[in-house]
Amino acid sequence: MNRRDFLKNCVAVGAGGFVLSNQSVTVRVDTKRPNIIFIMIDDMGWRDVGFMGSRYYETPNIDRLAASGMVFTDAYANAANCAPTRACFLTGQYSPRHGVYTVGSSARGKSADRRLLPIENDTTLDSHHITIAEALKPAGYVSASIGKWHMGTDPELGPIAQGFDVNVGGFSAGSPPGGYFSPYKNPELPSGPDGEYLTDRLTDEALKFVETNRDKPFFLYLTHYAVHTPLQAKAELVAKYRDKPPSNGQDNPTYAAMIDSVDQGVGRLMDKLDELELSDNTIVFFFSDNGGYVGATSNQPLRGFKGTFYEGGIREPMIVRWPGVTKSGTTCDVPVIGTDFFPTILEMAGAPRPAGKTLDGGSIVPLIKGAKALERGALFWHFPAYLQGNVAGARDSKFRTRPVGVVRSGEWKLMLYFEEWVLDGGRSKVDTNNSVELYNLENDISETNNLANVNKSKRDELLDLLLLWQNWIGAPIPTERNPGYSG
Ligand SMILES: [Ca+2]
Repeated sequence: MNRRDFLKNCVAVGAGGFVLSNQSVTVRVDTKRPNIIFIMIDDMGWRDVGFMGSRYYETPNIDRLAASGMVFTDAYANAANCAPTRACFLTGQYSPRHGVYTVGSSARGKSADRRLLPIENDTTLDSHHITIAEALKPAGYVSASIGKWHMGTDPELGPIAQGFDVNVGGFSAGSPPGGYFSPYKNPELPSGPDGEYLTDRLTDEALKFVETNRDKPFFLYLTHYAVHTPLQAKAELVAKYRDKPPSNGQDNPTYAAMIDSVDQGVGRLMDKLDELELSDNTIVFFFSDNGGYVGATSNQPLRGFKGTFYEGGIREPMIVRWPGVTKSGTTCDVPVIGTDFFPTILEMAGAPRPAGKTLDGGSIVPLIKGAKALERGALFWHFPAYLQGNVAGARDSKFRTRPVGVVRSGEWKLMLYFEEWVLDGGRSKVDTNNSVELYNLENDISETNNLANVNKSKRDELLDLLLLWQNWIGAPIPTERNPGYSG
């Protein structure tokens, strides 16, 4: 009897095991915990996949995954750039608890343009944090981080140091050091034959891990370097898009080809699960760490790009496929955020929450099972840093974002810009100091209409909520004037 037939002959008797129903002798066997695969794409925008409406990029395999699971339309990264989103995912905690707010220095851009001294940033995740891999260990999971890590380097701060059993290609770097073609110049990934493509290789490594660990519950964090810059793709795939008409501002054949390789990898991974008869007991997540990058793609109708806290910088394509639980072809528009994955995965795995550890997110298992709401409050972001760059949709032409705090509650989103708040009179001047922006995402997904002075009661309600949260979690607000400012 193979595993599938065996399960067909079983009657569930709770989380502890199964009882064979068609035999006179009752035999208890341990329930197999589900395998969990979390596919994290780098810099993939909300509309960079077919199932989210792209008519330029071709992602048949990812679309099939979406059609066989649940799509979340209002899924958010915890930040508008790479490292903080990853730190929040790995710890299940908001940035003020681990200090990873941004990538590199928090004082990016010209000093003369910065009114405040930003809060210092941690560029690595301290090893005392309990990661999702560590939290899954007591439940018997073997885990792998395959691809980009960006949180430090082994043996002190890489994936192995943080509880993963396998690390392929993950260290401090936020982009592939040698580019996308072998030789990779990656200390955690032996180069393949010259010209081998990194996304294909990471897929190969993922297949190997799944095959090797087919008999144990496994957690695979497949964290592609794609589709982050440098934009480099396989020539035959670039050719496929070269003459394709642009659509909705998406027009870069090389970027399209990078997405295509990711898509092929997802297809090969799903095929491997089928081949090993693991599909029915494997949960697959698909997500990205921040919004699409300016110059590579378009996030229309969302405002802004990677680096801004408008929707284009933080809203992500997201799929959960949990065979037997998610209904095929369903959609959920309840706002969810990267810190929700930690408690969600623990619940799916039947793993206990680590004692004494605060989790800022909530399990989204009820949504996956069809609930229409979560019993939890608003979502929050805290970015006490500067990110330089002139991108369409940003608040000004010098910074993708200046220090900002953000809250989303229901259909409403409020942004509190700390320069004006701290230096221009705070709450007493809130009607005139331009510190607050308020948007109704239900009616205005493109964030074109700032309602801060139109709906003052909603503004004040969300402002109170954000200030309360900042105070409760101990979010450091930059308050010191920058002596180098020349404005
Ligand atoms: Ca990223």
